[in-house]
Amino acid sequence: MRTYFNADHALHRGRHEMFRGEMVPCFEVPDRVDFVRAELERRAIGPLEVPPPAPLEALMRVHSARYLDFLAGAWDEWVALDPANAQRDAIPSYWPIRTFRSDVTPESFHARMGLFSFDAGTPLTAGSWAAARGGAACAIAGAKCIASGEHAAFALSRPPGHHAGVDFFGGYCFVNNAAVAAQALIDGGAKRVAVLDVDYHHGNGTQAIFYGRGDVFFASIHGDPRTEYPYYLGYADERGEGEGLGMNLNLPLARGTGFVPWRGALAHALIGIAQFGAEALVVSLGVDTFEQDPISGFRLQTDDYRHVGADIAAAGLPTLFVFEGGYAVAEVGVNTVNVLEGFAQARG
Ligand code: Q9C
Ligand code: ZN
Repeated sequence: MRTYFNADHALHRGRHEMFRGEMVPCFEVPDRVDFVRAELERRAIGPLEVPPPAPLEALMRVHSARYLDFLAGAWDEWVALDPANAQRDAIPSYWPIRTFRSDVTPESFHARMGLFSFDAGTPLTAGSWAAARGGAACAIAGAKCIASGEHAAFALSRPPGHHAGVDFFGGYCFVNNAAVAAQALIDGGAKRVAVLDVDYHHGNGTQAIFYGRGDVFFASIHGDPRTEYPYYLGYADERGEGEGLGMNLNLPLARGTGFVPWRGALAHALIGIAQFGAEALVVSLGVDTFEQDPISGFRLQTDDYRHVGADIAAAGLPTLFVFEGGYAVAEVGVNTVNVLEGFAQARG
């Protein structure tokens, strides 16, 4: 299996995130991807390739122009406010929630930070935009790879993507790589594409991007939003709307869930994907379902991840894995590559 690697990932390097009243060191660190890369090389999973830059038009298929313009210029605007800002991450403090207007783009940089985001845990840094664009490039190259007949490919990048919506960042995500990939598959001629999100957190951005569409099915297994981030989306009664009615499948599970019931939910999701008649599958592959993950609550163990890969392989679809969360940094490589190896051994 070929890996498309984002050589610019470490340009995004957040210092601190707001966590319950304090600034704490970021959980989403460059080491995460470096551990995965080292494990891929150790086990000879396949070649690693740095893709060409992504055309902005491909990002604009799932994100709004005003949002991408903002991201592209945000760091320079932040530093222009105060040269000392070059040493600080930009973090939003104000949000236009219910009864405020979000149709008007304010002049104030701080106001736009909040307009285009949903939490204070996602610092924007000097290289965030470059790193996020590099992730989209991996997603597009991976989509092309599986469209051309390969069984599988892996987009290895950070920052992750599944929390980013049409016009907002949050949850450590800026550009929705899985959505860019699914859209690239559709634009390449696929009639029906499925996104399977196995990250611990609900993929609110991906769900929202495709919620009204009949050509992209979204299935997600995640911590119950009653208690787990991102809290305000991911309930089982969210089934899609309009042409997308029935094309959204949320499988929330209680904090503390172990592999046996989790695997049952995976089987349920794969049945939905088969019934939909997907021609290709994009997997939002977060390994923050791991029992030792510092910010999550499921109890998957290292060996379980091989079964995850094998179960996904049994769907028999061309599959692009897109790296998302996973914060037990030292174990992220082994757990991720176990999924890929489990897939490859089952599918060949
Ligand atoms: N500081 C992904 O896994 N914060 N995003 C939770 C811990 C947000 C996770 C509290 C977690 C976002 C891609
Ligand atoms: Zn996550």
